[in-house]
Amino acid sequence: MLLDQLCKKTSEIPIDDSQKLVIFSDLHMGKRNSSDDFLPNAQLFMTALREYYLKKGYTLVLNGDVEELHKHALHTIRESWEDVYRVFDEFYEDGRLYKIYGNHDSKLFSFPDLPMRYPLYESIRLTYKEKTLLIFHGHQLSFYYQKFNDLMGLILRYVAKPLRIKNYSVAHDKRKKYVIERRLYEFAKENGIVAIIGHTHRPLFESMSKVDTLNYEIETQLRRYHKVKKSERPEIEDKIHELKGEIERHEQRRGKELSISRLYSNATVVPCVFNSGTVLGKRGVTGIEIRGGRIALVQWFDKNVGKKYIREDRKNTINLEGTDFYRTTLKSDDLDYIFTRIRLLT
Ligand SMILES: [Mn+2]
Repeated sequence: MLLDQLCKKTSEIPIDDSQKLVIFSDLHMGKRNSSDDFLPNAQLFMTALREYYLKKGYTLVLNGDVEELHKHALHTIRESWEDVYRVFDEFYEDGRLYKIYGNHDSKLFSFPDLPMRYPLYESIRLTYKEKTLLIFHGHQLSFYYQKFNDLMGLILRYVAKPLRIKNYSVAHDKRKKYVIERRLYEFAKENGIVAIIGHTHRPLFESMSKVDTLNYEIETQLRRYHKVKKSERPEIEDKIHELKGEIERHEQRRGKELSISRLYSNATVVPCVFNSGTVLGKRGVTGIEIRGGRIALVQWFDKNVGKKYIREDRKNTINLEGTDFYRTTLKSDDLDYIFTRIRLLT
């Protein structure tokens, strides 16, 4: 199976508690005009990289779909975003950059002879205390991609572009997203590894989406309800009401989503699938950090766009000094705990 091959041929990078890594994916950089999806969060993203991750000694992992090569030539993108590439260069020159390709920036799909600015990886494999964290873009999980892998270059250059077929390979379709997540879940579970992808633009932490996490929190509150004093119950009722409201608002925006964990009881979902989300989020940039034996899903946002985080969760949110930009930790956990759960639940 393709995924087994991917896992075997990947070079191994041992990590310990002293290393710091940050993973971002799906920038889809274009030519810096109003139709460039990267533009709205570009300043936020670039500042977070330069003023936070670079200074703090993080290794940067760009997990695919960095350049939007389906729509633009590479030299156009590079010229348009030279300032961002200079930040990538700084990571690279310090030996702290891994660039992985996705379906939108694979050199095979566009121009095989392109001069690469950085080495390009299909995946990287981190080992932490002999456990594996496999990082790859995720398009390899789509049936369409596997079946037509060899043809894709041709389709792209000679069919899709002239006919202006849009997003034929972007996993925005709910069903496709679900198939990808589901396949990855089975694969990671079977092999007892943590898998970290991008591609679907949907952040996942421990195999759970945002809605899964909210549902899980409701469950927890419900279980508490009968154990606490009567006087404490109204507070729990309010909390449940609030969580339900948040799920409803989320589903109004995005529609109902299929999810890995719904098929199981939430308590036994194996925490083996992670997704860094996207740099292009309407509410900011999401990414995954690995540091000091912990893994975290974080979000960077501009206070003029995402004020609610500051209000709700002050202790997990920090301001980047001298800017309107904030970083908030949405979820975090110990790697030891995650791998123990994976081992005991599979
Ligand atoms: Mn992709």
